[in-house]
Amino acid sequence: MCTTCGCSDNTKATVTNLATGETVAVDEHHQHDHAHHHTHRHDGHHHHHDDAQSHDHSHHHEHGTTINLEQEILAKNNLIAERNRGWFEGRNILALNLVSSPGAGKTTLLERTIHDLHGKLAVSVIEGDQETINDAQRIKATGCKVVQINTGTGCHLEADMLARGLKQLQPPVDSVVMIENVGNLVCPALFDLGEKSKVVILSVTEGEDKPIKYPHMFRASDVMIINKIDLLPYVEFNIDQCIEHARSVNPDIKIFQLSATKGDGLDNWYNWLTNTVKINGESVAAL
Ligand SMILES: Nc1nc2c(ncn2[C@@H]2O[C@H](COP(=O)(O)OP(=O)(O)OP(=O)(O)O)[C@@H](O)[C@H]2O)c(=O)[nH]1
Ligand SMILES: [Mg+2]
Repeated sequence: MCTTCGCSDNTKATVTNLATGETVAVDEHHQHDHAHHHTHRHDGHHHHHDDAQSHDHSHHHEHGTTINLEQEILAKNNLIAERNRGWFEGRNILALNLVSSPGAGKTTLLERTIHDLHGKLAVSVIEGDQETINDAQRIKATGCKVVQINTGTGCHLEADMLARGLKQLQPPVDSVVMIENVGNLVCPALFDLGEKSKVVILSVTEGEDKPIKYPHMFRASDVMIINKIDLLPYVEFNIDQCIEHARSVNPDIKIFQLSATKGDGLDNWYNWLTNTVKINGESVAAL
């Protein structure tokens, strides 16, 4: 996975606050300091063979160093993700991690959702892309708070990047933080950010077989949005089969069919969202 291609080296990741225009580096060493009480004294040289083998791991070593490094990276990520999760819970913030392949419509759905639920839900956004602040600028145009994370070579967001982004974003209590992950159906499935749920978006131009070809992502998600249903007359896409595939890897997944541009089906998504946000124990929908 990611350690093999080297994209988990997030030392080049940056965070840009669209409100101030300021860009800061995600300093890996700083962010990971607290996560190290259970492992070794950390000098950042994860690739060093002896170092990776020397400390106490619960798993077996016969799989080789690569697996050990992967598990170490994921374990560290999980610790920071849990801190993020606690941070969200303490502020009654619903955090959703939006994942999809590139271009499925994550930003479009966010723009529309922010616009349509304005006044009902306080939404702020963390954007993740390898390069550019384009998506953050699109979100900023809706009037909501947004921070862009650029991952450089990285193909997914990691929990420490989100922690750094949240410091810039400063979302209010009783609100929603939408995290738009890097467009990729593979790696983001492995990296918990501390979100309540992953929401996977699949557009009808991608083919109905994606849930079984990329099962980890669909298994890790609580919600699947089938987007661009306005294009159904023009593409070969069997919705029933897509749903069957999704349920075969994740029987409990919630499924919404919609068009983020034309607006069909958005109500069901909005109902789920407003019912999921609770303020003083009551869902926003009932307010
Ligand atoms: N026809 C149709 N086009 C859509 C719909 N939603 C998004 N698009 C188009 O799909 C393209 C990609 O949309 P984005 O919202 O930028 O997709 P994304 O998932 O944010 O893309 P990345 O951030 O690059 O991964 C744009 O041209 C959108 O206008 C939809 O419901 N129907
Ligand atoms: Mg986008």
